[in-house]
Amino acid sequence: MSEEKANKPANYGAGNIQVLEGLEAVRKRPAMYIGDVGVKGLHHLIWEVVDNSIDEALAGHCDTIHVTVNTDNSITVEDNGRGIPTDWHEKEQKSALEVVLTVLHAGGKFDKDTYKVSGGLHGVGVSCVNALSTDLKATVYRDGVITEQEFKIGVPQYPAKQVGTTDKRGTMIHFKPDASIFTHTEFKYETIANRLREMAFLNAGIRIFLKDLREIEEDGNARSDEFFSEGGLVEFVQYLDNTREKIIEEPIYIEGEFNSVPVQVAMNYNTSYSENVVSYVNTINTYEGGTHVTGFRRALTRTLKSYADKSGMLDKLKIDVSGDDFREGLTAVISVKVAEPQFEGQTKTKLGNSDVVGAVDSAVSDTLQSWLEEHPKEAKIIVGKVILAAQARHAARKAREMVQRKNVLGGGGLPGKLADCANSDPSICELYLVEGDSAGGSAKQGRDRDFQAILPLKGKILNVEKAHEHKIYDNDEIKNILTALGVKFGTVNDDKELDLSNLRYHKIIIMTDADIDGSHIRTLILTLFFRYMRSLIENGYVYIALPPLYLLKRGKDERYCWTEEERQQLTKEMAKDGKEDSVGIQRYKGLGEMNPEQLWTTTMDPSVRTIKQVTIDSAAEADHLFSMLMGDEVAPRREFIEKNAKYAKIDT
Ligand code: 0RA
Repeated sequence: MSEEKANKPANYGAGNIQVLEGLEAVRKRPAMYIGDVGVKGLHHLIWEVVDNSIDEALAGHCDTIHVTVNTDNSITVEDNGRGIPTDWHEKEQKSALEVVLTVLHAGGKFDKDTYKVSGGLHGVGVSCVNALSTDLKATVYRDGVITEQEFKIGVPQYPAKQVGTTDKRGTMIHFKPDASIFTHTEFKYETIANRLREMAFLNAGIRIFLKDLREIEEDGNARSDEFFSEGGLVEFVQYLDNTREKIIEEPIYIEGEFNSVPVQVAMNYNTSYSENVVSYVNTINTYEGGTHVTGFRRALTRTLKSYADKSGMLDKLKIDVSGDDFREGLTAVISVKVAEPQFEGQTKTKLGNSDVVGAVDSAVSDTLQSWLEEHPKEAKIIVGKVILAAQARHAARKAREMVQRKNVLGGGGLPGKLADCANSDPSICELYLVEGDSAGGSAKQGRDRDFQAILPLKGKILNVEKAHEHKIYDNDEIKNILTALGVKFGTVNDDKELDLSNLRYHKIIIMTDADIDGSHIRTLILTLFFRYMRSLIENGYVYIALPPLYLLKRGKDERYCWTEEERQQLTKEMAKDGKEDSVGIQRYKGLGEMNPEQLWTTTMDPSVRTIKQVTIDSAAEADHLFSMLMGDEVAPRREFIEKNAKYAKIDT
């Protein structure tokens, strides 16, 4: 894939840069260029700049990238690439640097015979970031000199000027997003870290440093991480599975190019029951899959099936083996490069190019077939796993059918524990999943029964991460959730979508105690949703309630606090005479300590409450998080809980 790049003239200067459009359009309709003006769009600015550095790296000119979040929520991205050209651009009558930063699509990388191999969803370039920043400063180290230029909302403040000499090479872009454009201006460390980690795996050999100057740790240093992968996708798969038990030692690695589509796949099997296929097109996470995933599945099923048939291992099996069975316990990363990707689907993350099916299919079939022949021992283990999966699927289908016949289809009625709401319009109805019968009782009394339903959950629900599908149909709490919601189970492993047409609530609010147990129960419920009802999350139906942590009292003055900082602040305010010990503090350990009215006014009343919507930033990270939190290994889970005690990677 770097071949195209190599064909470029070595001293590619100002003349090659194509000029397309002005920047006003970007400020007028920012969402058209960066997706949205919320948290996602905000972070997109970083991806845009980093992508340029990655392209330099893929062209063989750069191996290190530094990303810094500054105290004022501005960002600095520095690389050791060739540096943006600074020579005079005759046609535009300005420096190439200014052209790159002010002319849309003037990356010099949009020539017809090549394509942006990295690249954000929109691939709009640094000029777009410039247009959406109140301040941007570019510093270029090139040909022995340092060149600088500053901009405000994309408008140059002076022509590019030389400010010194240097023996460094590279580009440094510093920008501050325009708060009048974005609804959020606070960058999230985890979001940036996840993307940079992913980038490091997808682009082996590039070292990416992240530093957050807003967060100074105990040792006096800023929070930081370094992302580097020598082994690329193989290491990505090992990382995704590091808390699972693998059944073959080394991931299978496949690389090939068909019809000018470079294909890379790494895969392994583990003892779990879920399928985890993560796919990328030009390093963009194709969350909804698409033609490359179809090609992969097709090749996997056909190649393994034919091997299994030949091996004779299926001879005694009385039931049929389906495609799903070849993917139980499979973790795979697929990365393809497509010249003109067509993105479809709800979130435009589904690859549509039909020729990619065949390219991936061919690449995978060829290599996988030889791999199986060369690794008979491992091949046998995989086929054994497939057989177990087929048998379990059979059992699961029977169990599922029984549950659904009884509960959903046969009108077995709603669960006895559910206090349903009066209204039947799902779009305004809310279901609270409440930890414990006592809190459930308070919630039932405190709620607005017109649109709020309460389902108390007894103790911990089954950990679906460690149980096969048929087991979950034996679990009463899970059955109650399913029946209350009115959904029929689809599994992530089926290609079938979860049927949401009878979903009875469009807000499903998880309300648990603000302690470790509560967070565990919340994770159990989220795991169930993530593995078996993911579209509830994708549709934005899942929320987390935020009960207060403290009640401060002084005489008749009563106030609630949600954080420790808030508590300290309010204590000061309430103790006007300075006597803080006159303020009584109640720390809520559980929801049960609140009476119905308190629960309503703090946590359930839509006019004052805050609820957090659960979203998934990155499917790969979410999978990794759930497998870690819910898997067998206690150590990483404990470490995670101690470090965060919150959902760092599931973006809530
Ligand atoms: C245009 C042309 C060339 C490089 C770049 C832009 C470039 C942009 C960015 C943005 C961040 N880091 C960057 N590094 C390079 C080609 C330069 C040449 O051929 O010398």
